[in-house]
Amino acid sequence: MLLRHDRLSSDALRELATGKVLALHVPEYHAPDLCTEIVERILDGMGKGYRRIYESNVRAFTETRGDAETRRAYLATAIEVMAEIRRSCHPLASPVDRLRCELDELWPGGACLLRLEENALVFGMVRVWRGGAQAHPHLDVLRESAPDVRDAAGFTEQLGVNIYLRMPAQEHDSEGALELWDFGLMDEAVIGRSSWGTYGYRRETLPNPTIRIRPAVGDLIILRTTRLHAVQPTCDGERITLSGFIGCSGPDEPLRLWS
Ligand SMILES: O=C(O)CCC(=O)C(=O)O
Repeated sequence: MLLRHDRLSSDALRELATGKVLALHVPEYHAPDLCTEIVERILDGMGKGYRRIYESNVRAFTETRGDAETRRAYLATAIEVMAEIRRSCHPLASPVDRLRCELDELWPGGACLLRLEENALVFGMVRVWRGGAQAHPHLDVLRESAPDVRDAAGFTEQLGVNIYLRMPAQEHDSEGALELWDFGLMDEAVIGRSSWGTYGYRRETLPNPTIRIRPAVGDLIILRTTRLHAVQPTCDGERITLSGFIGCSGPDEPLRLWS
């Protein structure tokens, strides 16, 4: 159910895209000491940011739905948001740019940014979890949350990517842990149990997660977001990630990337 490899591979991506595994864990995808170096600069470049369950440098694309002005602003600044991350990592490559290259090289149909009316979406948003921030068990399915995005209708799987730049101290085992259940939208354990619109499910109605991972600094985790997943509270310190999504529409189609 959980693959652990020292690098990304075509086989691992195929197993994720076809639902054979729940997640892929690549320890130290980015050197931990370099994460410590770039994270301060990334935080400095974030400005005021946005507040959701976490703080971020840009809104999640799905938050722009139904508000033409917010969406226009998102699309107008997307390239600059990605350039700012690149600047923060300079003179080294940003881990999220490296990931984009590897996805393009390894997937038979290549990989490219998801575009809306010819405008690129952001891939690689900064998420800062602190002060008890957590994600209740939830699913992320663009087809459901943004039905106006034409490409999303063809997605047969959606993956979430997270590169962990900072993690709370290891003293508390569950602090900031990622949990995964092998349940999707149509599973009995999930149907009718949503307690906050389509966003979250109550943990106490679910069995123990199939997988619980406590990522370390520098790790990359790619998970199927069409299966239930959650993030345990970060109370002590900060949990900072570069995060995005991958839409899969079959091996010959390009992977589409956004955040
Ligand atoms: O930060 C993580 O480990 C997972 C975040 C999450 O819930 C997601 O990517 O959908």
